[in-house]
Amino acid sequence: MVKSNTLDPFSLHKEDVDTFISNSDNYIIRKGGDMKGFFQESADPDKLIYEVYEIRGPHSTDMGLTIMKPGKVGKEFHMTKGHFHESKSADEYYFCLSGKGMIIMQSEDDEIRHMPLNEGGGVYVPSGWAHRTINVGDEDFILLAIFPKDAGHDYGAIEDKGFRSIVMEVDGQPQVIDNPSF
Ligand code: PAN
Ligand code: ZN
Repeated sequence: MVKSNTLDPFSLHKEDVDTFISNSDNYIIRKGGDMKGFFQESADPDKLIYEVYEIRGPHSTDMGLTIMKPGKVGKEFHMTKGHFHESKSADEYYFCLSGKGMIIMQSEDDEIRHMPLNEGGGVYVPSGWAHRTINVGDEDFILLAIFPKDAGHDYGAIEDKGFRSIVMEVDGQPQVIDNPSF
């Protein structure tokens, strides 16, 4: 959808999430039942994992606000599906507005990187790297993502083979471990 050619200035701290939501053009909800095959164990189909609100920017970029519930499926922390962008040139900037989490990135050659993503922090996702965010805290994990309009989402490769690494609770702590199903 193409909007009017401006947006009013707005601030985006964790307290302003409702303003973002009220300006959003698109809403995505993912419950356990929408994520079959993504977690190691099957999730309760009615359990809310995350919601995404998108604002279509008037020019070259769109924005996504992800709100992920704390929790685990088995011992595996709540996470997004994860995707490559359809556009080979589309990179992305992620900022954490609230909570405690991680991002895992995987190149088309299956090179893997993981980094913490905590309140006040950000991460650059280069083009050609699949990305998944994970809530390892005990409160909502709230993320702002900014990406080119033509980015698109390609979930197929991740749905088929997943990421090399997953984030599980081990001895009461989040740990990045090899994905036994990769
Ligand atoms: C984000 C993601 C959002 C949900 O806005 O789309 O966090 O993750 P999945 O799309 O993997 O379910 C983004 O990366 N946009 O490009
Ligand atoms: Zn993306």
